[in-house]
Amino acid sequence: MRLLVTGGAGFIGSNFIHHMISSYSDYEIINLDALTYAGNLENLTSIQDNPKYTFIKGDITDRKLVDTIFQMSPDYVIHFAAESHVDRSILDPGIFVQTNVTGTQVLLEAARKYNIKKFVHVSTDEVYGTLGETGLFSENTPLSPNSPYSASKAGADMLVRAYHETYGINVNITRCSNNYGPYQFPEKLIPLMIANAFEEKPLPVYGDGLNVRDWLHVEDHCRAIDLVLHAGRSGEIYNVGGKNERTNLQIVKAILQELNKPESLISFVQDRPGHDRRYAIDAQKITTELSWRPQFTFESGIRSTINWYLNHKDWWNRIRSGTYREYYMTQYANR
Ligand code: NAD
Ligand code: TDX
Repeated sequence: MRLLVTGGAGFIGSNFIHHMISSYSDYEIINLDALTYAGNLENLTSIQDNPKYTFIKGDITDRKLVDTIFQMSPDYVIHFAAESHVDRSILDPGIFVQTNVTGTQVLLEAARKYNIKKFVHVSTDEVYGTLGETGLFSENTPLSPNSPYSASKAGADMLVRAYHETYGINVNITRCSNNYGPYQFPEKLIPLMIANAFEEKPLPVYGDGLNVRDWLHVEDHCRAIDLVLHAGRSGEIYNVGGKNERTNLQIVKAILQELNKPESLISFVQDRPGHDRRYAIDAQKITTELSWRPQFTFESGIRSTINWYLNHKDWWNRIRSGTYREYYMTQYANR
């Protein structure tokens, strides 16, 4: 079995590659990643010499390159590559449309041409928009994205659907809630707050800090994608979430407590424009159809994640100082 993973040098993609390599010794994995600011080959150092693993530096919007890669006959595509940060999408939406919408269409076109067995598109709960105080997102909730990021992901989801309906491609879409865990780029809430708290820098909380996210450990997300890849019904969407709703303030206070740092580090800053108030996932479909169960509780997951960041200070220090990019460009040139 040969898998093409896009965006495998990012947070979830690299965790997914580790999961698949350790779970299926006979699978081959091709990782196509452009190594944007968010891509980091250091996430994959332990498997870089594994003969079953191949890294290709390239852009998913590059039609010629993508066509050449599909000539390597991957059986399955698991599509993670994306611009993923909401705040960046507010500053500069164009690249989000380019990568998330056009890039997905380029991959779908190649999947159609080369008769790929299945295309798994990794999407997000943010395509559903925002919830009030009650209710959950189900797979039937109408799409109502509020940020350029979520709009671009919704656009990609619609293309995946259209390629299934029009050309009969075997696809699945997963829509997961907020992930946390090892290798998450420290621009996102949890790793940013861990790093700032550790360095006793202010912890910037947007607005009143009462926005709610539904948190899932990245390894539980990877297990869900693995199940969908192998057992998901053609054309189906699967929501993924672990019933871990927390306000941002609860998250920040939990991190400060774990690190034994004062709450005076919390700094309320201007709210994010169009800030979604609450996300919460109904994961009944994947739970009943594919027997998916999260293995982490939020408490065990956040503790192990904080420990991971404390044990990998060099990893995030290099990112925060920017030197990792220089190093990995050299690494790549030598390969
Ligand atoms: P990330 O930003 O950490 O990683 C994205 C990866 O994609 C990087 O390695 C980057 O180099 C690569 N990439 C970006 N543009 C590319 C291009 N044009 N060509 C090739 N590679 C490119 O993101 P993440 O948090 O790991 O998210 C992965 C996927 O999961 C995304 O599609 C995201 O929308 C989705 N998702 C994320 C979360 C979350 O909480 N992080 C939750 C649900 C869904
Ligand atoms: O400094 C901060 N202060 C703050 O209060 C940051 C970075 C975030 N926040 C708030 C905004 C959100 O309410 O914390 C919450 C989480 O923010 P992010 O980590 O930026 O995640 P979010 O916007 O919820 O989106 C994430 O989950 C869904 C991922 O980045 C997306 O890729 C995924 O699709």
